[in-house]
Amino acid sequence: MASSNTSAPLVGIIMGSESDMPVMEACTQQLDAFGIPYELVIASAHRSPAKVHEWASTAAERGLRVIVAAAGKAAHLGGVVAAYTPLPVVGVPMKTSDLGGMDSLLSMVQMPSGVPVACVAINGAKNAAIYAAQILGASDEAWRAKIVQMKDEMAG
Ligand code: RP5
Repeated sequence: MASSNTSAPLVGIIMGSESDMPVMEACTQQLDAFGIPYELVIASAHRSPAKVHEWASTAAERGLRVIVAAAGKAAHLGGVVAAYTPLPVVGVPMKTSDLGGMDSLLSMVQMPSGVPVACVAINGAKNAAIYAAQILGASDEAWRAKIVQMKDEMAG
């Protein structure tokens, strides 16, 4: 498990495979730009379910406040994590070679009632970081100020 810096992580990033990392670098880069500490783990809902269970069920007590879950194909990871934590989960559906990421998107976004997973666009890793910052910013002025500054810069 990797951490961004010495501060206690607030965002937990979980991804189903190391092959998701190149896309998810847009997420870690944006969190770094905001100065938001995060931890990152590779664990699959299908290949390493016990690891996912352990990580997700202890996430809140470790101090995490929001989770970003990236997965491709039959992308159950966000939903499984959401089943084990009271924290909000933002899913990033990975683009896939076979079905263009529609498989990942639909697996992630079509959660049954009672277990929500917010979902950004296919490969929307940067937006996942921004959304995570917005969740933190809802109750913390310092993080909200980062979003306000970003919006000001976007508007030119
Ligand atoms: C998912 O299967 C991962 O999230 C990844 O997007 C996809 C393919 O994984 P690899 O076969 O490249 O490890 O679990």
